[in-house]
Amino acid sequence: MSTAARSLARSLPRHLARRPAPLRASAPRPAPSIPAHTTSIRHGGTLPDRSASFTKPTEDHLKVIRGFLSSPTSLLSTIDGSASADDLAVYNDDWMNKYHGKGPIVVKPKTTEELSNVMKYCYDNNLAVVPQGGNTGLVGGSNPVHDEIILSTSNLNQIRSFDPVSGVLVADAGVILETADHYLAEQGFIFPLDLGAKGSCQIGGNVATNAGGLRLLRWGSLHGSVLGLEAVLPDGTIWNGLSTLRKDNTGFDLKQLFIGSEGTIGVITAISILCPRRPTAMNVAVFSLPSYEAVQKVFSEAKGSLGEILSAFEFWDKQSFSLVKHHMEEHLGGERKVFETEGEFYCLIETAGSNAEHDEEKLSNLLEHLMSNEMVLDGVLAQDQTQFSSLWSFRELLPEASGKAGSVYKYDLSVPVGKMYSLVERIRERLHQAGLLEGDGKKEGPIRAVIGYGHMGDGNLHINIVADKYKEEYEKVIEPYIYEIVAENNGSISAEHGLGVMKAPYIGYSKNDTSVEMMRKIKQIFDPKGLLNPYKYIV
Ligand code: FAD
Ligand code: 2HG
Ligand code: ZN
Repeated sequence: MSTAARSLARSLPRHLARRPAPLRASAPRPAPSIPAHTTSIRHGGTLPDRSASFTKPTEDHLKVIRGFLSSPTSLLSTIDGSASADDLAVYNDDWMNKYHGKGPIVVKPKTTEELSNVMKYCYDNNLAVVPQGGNTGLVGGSNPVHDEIILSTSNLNQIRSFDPVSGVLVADAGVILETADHYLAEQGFIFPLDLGAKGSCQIGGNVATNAGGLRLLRWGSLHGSVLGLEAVLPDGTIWNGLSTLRKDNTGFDLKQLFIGSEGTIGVITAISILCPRRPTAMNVAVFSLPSYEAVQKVFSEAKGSLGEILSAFEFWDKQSFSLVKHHMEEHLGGERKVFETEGEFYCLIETAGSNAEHDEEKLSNLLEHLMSNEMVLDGVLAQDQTQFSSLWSFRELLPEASGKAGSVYKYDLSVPVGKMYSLVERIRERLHQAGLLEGDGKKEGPIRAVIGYGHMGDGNLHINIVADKYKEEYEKVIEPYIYEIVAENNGSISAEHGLGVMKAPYIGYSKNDTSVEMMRKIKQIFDPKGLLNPYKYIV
């Protein structure tokens, strides 16, 4: 936090910064027993054996695949010595350093046609393939499990067209999200998705995971904004569904099947997407609050008072705040004192509109209302772009901060907003019961912290359990218990990160047998040999 923002906190009217109200004790709950896991479910961290139906990639395969590519640098392999195992580590290891594939070949086609030829050859020769975008996925979906060929879209990186009248962008799948957004900013438009991984993730990967991000509240889901797709099917067929029409009711809306399909039915090579005008006035404020109930009240007030200009409502708990402040102090230097009065919870409210005066008036009215009704303990309002970014960084840096603190078990859940935080409390209780968590966590303990944060506006909770290492014993305490309590609340075990290899065994906690069977049939139609992203999603 910059000094300027700090002094802003101090400049808030003194009477508005209050002592934290004592936390209401949560209702007593029977101590959870830790039942032995009795079903034959595969744990997310225990990976399936290699399927004998896939061919092992050899030097002969390599030679043929090279022949489809216009550039020698589009293929890297340990088999022919064109790359070392270290060179391939960035493709084989995931962002969390939790999943480690053994893929000996990375192919990076430069055109859809090249990619199609590679896919056709792999299909004809029973070679399994894992599509990879920016490799920022958090469920072990983008890395090989065994020796699958890694098909990277990073060389498909051209903007194809932009229509400033309709706001429709057509671009290759491998364009980095931030690059697409910068391009749009120059035209006065915005990409209708934003997330902490924007500097590395690719728009094809975003569509393949149906990423939600920080402003879904405002821009909606990609299921609404994506207008068309181009994809290469497992047998190499190029499907041109790259429509730019907003309305088209001729038959099944096939693109919807690919949105969130996590590379299991085809490789997305291009997308067309409807982009809104870039808001010209943006504001952000962060508050400290005494309780989760207070966060809910403020959310409701913010929706009521801000209406159409509300663009994000994020929250995090005090354990998250302490972790991120520690991370910033260690890596960026300087003490992070933001609030006169710290809270049990924090929330970030962002507005985005086209009339600065109007938006500021609305936001000031809300702030005054929240302060004078003692709904918040303290607040900080960004005064310029630097403060805007630094306030956001307390939220955006949470995944990185927890990752730096240890090995993180990440859960990404949808439950009714009122129940959301009770899940964090139940997981803490369970870890206490198992003797793994002391207090809020100890730096040298097995579980160092359990933090809860997320996209309040979307009913999406992130739980990060920071451990000293990834260990089956810890995972068995957490899973499937965490999915059971989500199911108890009729929630979803994946709000936005997807299933990947991590949650594939647990889909039944969120989808009934008929739904899973229909999904299996769809997979069978597109990929009868099961070659595309095997061992994941639906197993
Ligand atoms: P990858 O990680 O490479 O791949 C993800 C999955 O999609 C894999 O199954 C892969 O096989 C498949 N895939 C990738 N590209 C294609 C393609 N072209 N065609 C077919 N399949 C493909 N997610 C959110 O939803 N909201 C967030 O707020 C959010 N914040 C994040 C913050 C950080 C710091 C990090 C590290 C991750 C975050 N994520 C978030 C998760 C991740 O960034 C998103 O899921 C992102 O959309 C993945 O894009 P990618 O290009 O990195 O895909
Ligand atoms: C976010 O909202 C992302 O920051 C990542 O979805 C969440 O790392 C996580 O658990
Ligand atoms: Zn998220």
